[in-house]
Amino acid sequence: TTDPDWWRGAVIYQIYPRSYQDSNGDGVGDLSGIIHRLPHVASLGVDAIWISPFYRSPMLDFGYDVSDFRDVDPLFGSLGDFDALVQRAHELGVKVIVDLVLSHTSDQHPWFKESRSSRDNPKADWYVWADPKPDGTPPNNWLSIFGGSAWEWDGQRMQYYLHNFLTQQPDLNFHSEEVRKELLDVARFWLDRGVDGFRLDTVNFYFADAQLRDNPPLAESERNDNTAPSVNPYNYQDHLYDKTQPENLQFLKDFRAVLDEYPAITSVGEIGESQRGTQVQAQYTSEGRLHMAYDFDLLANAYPSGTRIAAVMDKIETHVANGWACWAYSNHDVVRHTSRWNLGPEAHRIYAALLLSLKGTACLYQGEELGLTEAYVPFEDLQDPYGKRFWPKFKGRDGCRTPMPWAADRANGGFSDNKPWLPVAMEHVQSAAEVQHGDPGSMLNFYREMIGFRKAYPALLKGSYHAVEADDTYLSFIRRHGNVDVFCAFNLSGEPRDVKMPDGAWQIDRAAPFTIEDTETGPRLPGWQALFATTG
Ligand code: TEU
Repeated sequence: TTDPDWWRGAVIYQIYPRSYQDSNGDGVGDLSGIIHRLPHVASLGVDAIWISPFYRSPMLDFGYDVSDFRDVDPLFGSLGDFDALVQRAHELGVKVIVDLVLSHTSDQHPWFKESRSSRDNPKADWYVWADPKPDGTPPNNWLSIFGGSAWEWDGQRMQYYLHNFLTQQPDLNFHSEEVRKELLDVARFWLDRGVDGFRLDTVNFYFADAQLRDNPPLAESERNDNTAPSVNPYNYQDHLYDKTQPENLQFLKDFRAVLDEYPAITSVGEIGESQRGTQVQAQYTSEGRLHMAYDFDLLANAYPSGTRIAAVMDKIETHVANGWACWAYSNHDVVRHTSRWNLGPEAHRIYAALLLSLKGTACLYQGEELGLTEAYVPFEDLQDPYGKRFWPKFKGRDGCRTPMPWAADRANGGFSDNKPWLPVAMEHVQSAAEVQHGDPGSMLNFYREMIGFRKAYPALLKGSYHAVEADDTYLSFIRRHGNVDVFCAFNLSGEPRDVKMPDGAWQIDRAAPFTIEDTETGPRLPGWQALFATTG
């Protein structure tokens, strides 16, 4: 039997299926490829995988535009392959989290085709339709994240429909009870197939204001480039009405009730909210709603100095006291953190150790365990519609989506026998998994060791968090759980640093994959090293 709280302190490994492993030579990764690579995943010691969307899709947003929620796209395989994947993962002790994209569908989804066919069909109100203003312009000033108005004119219904992302990604109308019921059934469909949880894409976009009120402009003082480049006019509005409406609070309870019909399920909500994010996290993870909120603070461009991480932790501890954060440095939407923060291998290691010591669940993105840098994808090879739209100021999301390098001595890094959908980055091949596997000093083996180390201490998994010291190049804190507390100290610089041990009897754990020097006045950390000490 599984601990129903397994997700607290778990390590989740995100797989972007197009780019993990191609098994049939079409240049696109697939579910069989993931099955083939599950031993690699299991060797990391992670608790679960989160697989980005593999449902039927025209792939205009690479699977985040779903045309059938209950089937696997033939490009990725079949439902049978999915069942085999779940079975194999479970045999290896790895849980499976799938990505539910409920806020919108593809315009090729049969629901949308029916909805747009007339104003009085049975699904007429399944999407957000609105009449034009008297002069023919869109009903309000809402913008699409991927550029332009959030409204697209439909010549058949003679109305506009709402799309927060691509014009081919119409937003579902969550004010319709039928829509909500149908989507809960989609969740049941995957729970019945044995999944262990869901990542909820754009969970705060489910409801838009029923009165379709205009968004006000964003006050100068509120502007930041937390999640997207400021070349995007979207970042200059205050998104009071196009998302994060109060009705969602009840829907998330209903959603959770479905999850609770099954044992040991988890959920993590992607809350894209740069102004009121902390408050929304607190609401969405309280009173029987979601298990975790996926936190964007460490996905930001801002360098994660000790001071900054301490401030982020303080904010979460203060305002999301009853919630449980899910941290990530990298994912399929942002520049890989090695490049974003310009980390050398030693810095990459210390930041990984820090991620794996913070209070919360940790998400690793495929290739992070190899220390991959952001790939440069030239405009000719660009696939991401968001990148094409804002090139060259924003180069899109392809640089973190290039294929996984598995082997240095095979075509395309062992990803595919044929031309991959995005080029394998030449500089990634030397870091291929097979190259690193047998090298005790490799990044890959560091991740295996560090994840193993974390697992040995319940305090690192589920413990409370107590700040000790922080400055720009140093961070220390205590994690408490049961009888054994763990003190963690990180030297976030290349210069040596003396560690001030907190009061009490602490024993340094020399098994951690770091170097510590002992001086007459106490322990000293050489550049980019960490110290872990325990009580009891
Ligand atoms: O992302 C939601 C989201 O807010 C992103 O648009 C984010 O702001 C942007 O990618 C930052 O670069 C989710 C998925 O993670 C993303 O891949 C999808 O494109 C999007 O939803 C639409 O489904």
